Amino acid sequence: MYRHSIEASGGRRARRVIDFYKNSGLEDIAAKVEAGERLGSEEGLRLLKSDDLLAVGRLADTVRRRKHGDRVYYILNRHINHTNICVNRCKFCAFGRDEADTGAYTLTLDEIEAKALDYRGRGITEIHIVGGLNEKLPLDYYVEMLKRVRRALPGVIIQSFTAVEIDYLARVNSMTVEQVLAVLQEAGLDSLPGGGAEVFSPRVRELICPKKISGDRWLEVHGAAHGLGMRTNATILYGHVETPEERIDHFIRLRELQDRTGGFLAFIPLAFHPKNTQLDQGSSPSTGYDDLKMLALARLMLDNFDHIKAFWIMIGPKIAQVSLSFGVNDLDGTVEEEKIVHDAGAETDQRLPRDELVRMIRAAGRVPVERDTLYNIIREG
Ligand code: V47
Repeated sequence: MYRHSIEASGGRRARRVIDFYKNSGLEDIAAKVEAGERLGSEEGLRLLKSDDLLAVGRLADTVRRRKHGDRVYYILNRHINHTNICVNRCKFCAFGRDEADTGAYTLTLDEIEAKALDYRGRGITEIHIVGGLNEKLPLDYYVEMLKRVRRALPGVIIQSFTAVEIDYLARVNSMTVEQVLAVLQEAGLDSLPGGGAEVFSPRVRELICPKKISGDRWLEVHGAAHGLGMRTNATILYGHVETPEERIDHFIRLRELQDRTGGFLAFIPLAFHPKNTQLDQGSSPSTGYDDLKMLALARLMLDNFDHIKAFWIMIGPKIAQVSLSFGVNDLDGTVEEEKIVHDAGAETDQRLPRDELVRMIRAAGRVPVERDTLYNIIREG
């Protein structure tokens, strides 16, 4: 099988590459990657459990290079978190509040519009809006928010509301997910971000977010969005109670939906930050080793996703830059304001200027490509 794969991929290059993996115990997987064959769960687990980070990273880099060559994408975007009041109160989240808690807030439509207007003419191409499940906010608040942002920033792509928010709006308004999505789409929603996926395993969800929608439901909402022609993203929140098997299962389930719909644009692994959360036991955030491993694994397992994105806010700009040699082809983004992980102790800045993103990409020997949400190219080089 192994020999067959090498022959199938042909050539000396494949042999040279396989030689690199001789001592890693990953030669058979390397042969499959080289031949462009899909990896199974067992192979994913072996990669995840391997201590040979460089071997895993090089495999992921092979796939990245095949898909994107020297191009690395970045985006000029702005995040807005409209409310932190949330009925779910997930244990991994330091952002959510009860209405009476200190620090609880809900932005008025005027405040959201002002934030959008502040960015008019400054070159951003994406607005990313997510928030808590706030029972005081009617569907009209969301519709009006989209209309105002659309008016304030014509031509800017609105990538907003996680599957969890969409499901909540459907439930409290006695509508189907398709109906909610259609209403929001009409008001200006272009795309859904990848948040709220966490880890699909019911065991993990029971431990870290017992009130949140199931993994099946998260996938259903994204499937529905894809059915309406919306492209969406996907995430995993790693580094808490999940097992390696549950990480791999998460990848496989995303890959299956992507096989059916082709609607996912990018996958973004999110490193858990424990500070101020109910899971905080003095533990530290993920290590750089785990971050790079997860990004590489994502590249290797999600063979039908075009883009693997590093969110530098979570892992720091330096690991994000190094991840460009571990399967990543996209650095998100200028961001401007981030509350969710900063409430959980993130020590990164909240914004990176374009020049800095470009400098990081060039220093990694790659070509910076500014993109919009849908990966249309805005400028190259
Ligand atoms: O849904 C919450 C996660 C997500 C913590 O789609 C935490 O392009 C770490 O989804 N430690 C929001 N993570 C961010 C998100 C995202 C970010 C960038 C790009 C895109 C995209 C999506 O952050 C939440 C949750 O999964 N999160 N709390 C925490 N303590």
